[in-house]
Amino acid sequence: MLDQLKGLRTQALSELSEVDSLRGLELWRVRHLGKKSALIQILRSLATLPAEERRRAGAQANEVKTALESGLSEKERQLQEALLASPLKSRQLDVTLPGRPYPIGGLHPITQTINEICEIFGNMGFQTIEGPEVELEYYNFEALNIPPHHPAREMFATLWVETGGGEETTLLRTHTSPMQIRLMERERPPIRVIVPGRAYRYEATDATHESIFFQVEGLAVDTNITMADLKGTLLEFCRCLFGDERKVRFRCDYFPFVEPGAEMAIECLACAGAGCRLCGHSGWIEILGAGMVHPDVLARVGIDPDIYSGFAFGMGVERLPMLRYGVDDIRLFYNNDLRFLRQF
Ligand code: YSA
Repeated sequence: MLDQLKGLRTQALSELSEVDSLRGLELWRVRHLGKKSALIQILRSLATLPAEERRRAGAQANEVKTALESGLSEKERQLQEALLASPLKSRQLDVTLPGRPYPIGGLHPITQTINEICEIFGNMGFQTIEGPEVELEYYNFEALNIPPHHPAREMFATLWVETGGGEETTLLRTHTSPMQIRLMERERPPIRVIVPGRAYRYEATDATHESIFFQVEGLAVDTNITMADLKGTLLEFCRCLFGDERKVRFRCDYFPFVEPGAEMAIECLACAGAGCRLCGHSGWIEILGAGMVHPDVLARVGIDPDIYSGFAFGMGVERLPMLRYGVDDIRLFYNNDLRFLRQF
């Protein structure tokens, strides 16, 4: 039996040295260490041997088993290592190469401008809110003292939204002013808010007009609010955005929902006020309409105009970066030309 064990050992280890795959190794294990293998059969038959012979054969059989098991685990380790190394070798992976940088996106210049506007007014105590772009005719016009057939409707070339019969007439808001009404209906003074958002107008585009553009509405309602507060707030805003030196023009204008009304313009950067195509040869570009909230507008939302007063303004957003950086056509912001947009 001792000779048989010796033969088994030599045979198994020599076969093991030929094994070159994990699958082959498993077959080898079953053949030499499996339940039906000669070695295991010998171990089982030991009990039938006389004591002395059992002791010697047992020691020898266990030694063969241990040798085969450690040969098995060593071979398994070698095969696993080779398996891992081969694709790495064939792919020639250089882990020291620097990674490829992904291009990083940025905020659109109009978004950047809106953020800046919100920050400047935020520092003056104004809260930012938003409102619906699809609006009821009532909020866009009637509640702002612009009933049907009022000539001021012509200032706001309107895109109407078709609704089924019986429903309230709906439109794409032509300005952000309807949010003045929505807010005053639900809040009581003191109020200080700004409302950035899109406005829509059914009109041809040119260097300073788009049919979809952004406005920021401002509204402050409290006791003792005066025209001086409006002027001071807007001048401070322009100073923050354009610096101390830039010339600003403030003059009378008419909007049915304010009394008195005003408009503000900034000196054209393209011609330094001399007059050019961009500013319509006036030297100025209008950035906003404003005024003291009309007492009828306050009364309509249940705010007593004998106690409270307010100012409001609506500014065009695109014209601000145009005036700041000398962009000579508003449409450049929406052409999606990354060479232009990346400059901001
Ligand atoms: C007036 C008084 C208030 O108490 C409150 C708000 C207002 C402004 C009013 N709602 C309004 O929309 N006036 S406006 O028609 O003169 O537009 C205001 C600003 O929006 C303009 O000064 C201009 O900067 C910008 N704007 C108007 N139409 C535009 C435009 N920007 C780009 N494209 C257009 N088509």
